[in-house]
Amino acid sequence: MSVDGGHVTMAEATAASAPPVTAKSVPDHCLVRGATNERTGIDGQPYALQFELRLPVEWNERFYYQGGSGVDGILFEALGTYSGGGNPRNALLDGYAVVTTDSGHQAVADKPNGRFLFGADPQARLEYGNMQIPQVTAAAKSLIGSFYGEALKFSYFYGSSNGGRQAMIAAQQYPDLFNGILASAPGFRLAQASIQALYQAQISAKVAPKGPDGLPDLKNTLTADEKAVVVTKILDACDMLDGAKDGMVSRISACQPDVAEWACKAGETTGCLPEAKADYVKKLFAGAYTSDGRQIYAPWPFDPGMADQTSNSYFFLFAGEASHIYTTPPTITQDIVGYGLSADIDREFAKISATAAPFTVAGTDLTNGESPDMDKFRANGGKLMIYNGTADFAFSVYDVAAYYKKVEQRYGADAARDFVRVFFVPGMAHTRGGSFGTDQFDAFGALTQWVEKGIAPTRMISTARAEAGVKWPGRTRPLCLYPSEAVYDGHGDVEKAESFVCQ
Ligand SMILES: [Ca+2]
Repeated sequence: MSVDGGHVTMAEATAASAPPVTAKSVPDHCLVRGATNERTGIDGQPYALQFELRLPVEWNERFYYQGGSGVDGILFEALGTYSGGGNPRNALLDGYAVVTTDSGHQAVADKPNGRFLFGADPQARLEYGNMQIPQVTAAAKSLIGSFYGEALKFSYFYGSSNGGRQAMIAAQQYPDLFNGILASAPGFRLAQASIQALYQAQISAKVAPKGPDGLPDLKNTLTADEKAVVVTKILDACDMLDGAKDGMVSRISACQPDVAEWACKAGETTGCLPEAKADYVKKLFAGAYTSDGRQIYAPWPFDPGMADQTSNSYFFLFAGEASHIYTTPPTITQDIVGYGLSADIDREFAKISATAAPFTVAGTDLTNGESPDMDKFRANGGKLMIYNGTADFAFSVYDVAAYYKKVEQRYGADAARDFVRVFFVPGMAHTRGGSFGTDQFDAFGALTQWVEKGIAPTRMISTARAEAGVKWPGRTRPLCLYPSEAVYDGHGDVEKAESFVCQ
């Protein structure tokens, strides 16, 4: 059958998974795939906006749009992943009709820049940026209507990272499509974040050891001992700010150590950083600036988990995105590392706001979700929840805080809180995990309670997973409504959330 701008390519009755139930299990459902916007790009490549929709036989009359990840380019399984770490179920199992999309392009195999090559086509950029959301939603909703023959009760969008970016865009640009939106670790200023990643790699390259290929070994910019110094210095300065010496910095807002003091003094050789490394760490946490002093993205919080930020884990991904997708004109190159290490930061930063035919929409405009204007979403009764780990070194909680301030300035603090709520997750890394945190919590459940029952979330309980690398399996903590933070009550069991108050 046809759908808006395309057609269904497959529809298959799919049986429920055998027990035990896991986050990958499925119920009895109809698996549908489709494609719209089939065309040839200006780069001569074939493109289509593909989607996968899974329609459970036992439907809960709700729709769940699962946002993408990385730079998309993969038709993700529409299981309705619950983020937040370690969840044993998914939205499809819980009765939601779930859709995913490849965002209008497929990664090109066998090329170092294959994931990013779609940036050479303006339409592919737009579909990746923001146009996939209304088009895929329209196709999904029309198929849901014809399959079930009854109206949807509630629609949700849940995305992490790049998907979190899409979630923010959904609230700002497509206010009629969703009742509830959950933005996890949202890259809503991904264009700026990608330029900051170039800057970080360049300052890392100045102090990093050389790898076997003669290039700076960015993953080992700090030695294991030096990373341990960073962790110790952060904990010495900030662990007790929340009243509990528990290895977690729950009052991140108050943690502003002077990194210059971490440098070795005369005669000191252990428990400190060589001066060049201390200078590097200070610059790293401060975030990138242009040569005329404008902040490019955001500073990083002093969470002990941020010591691994010195590994530049997101450099290749962000350099590929900056060069191919967000800058205009793009730099199409297979030498992404070379681009990142030699790029002129001022020039590349200017290029994310530039247009030049055939690229008529700037990278920041197609990619970012940084507008505080959600008048229509708010008027519709929409609810937006945002959460971000304080040890996330793809996207900074300080950028989320700066965005939320703009929302408060527009609506006032009370009215803002009535439809946008932010939670920081101490110690959690990008979207999940992190050895200094507690990362299992039910944010989506909290969102549905808010949307459907009017119960606004103020405190979620988060649990540390029982798995290798987690320092305190089973520990619980409250995740507090921003700007409140978890503070120890002074007498309870420090392993338990009930011993902490949000203040
Ligand atoms: Ca603490």
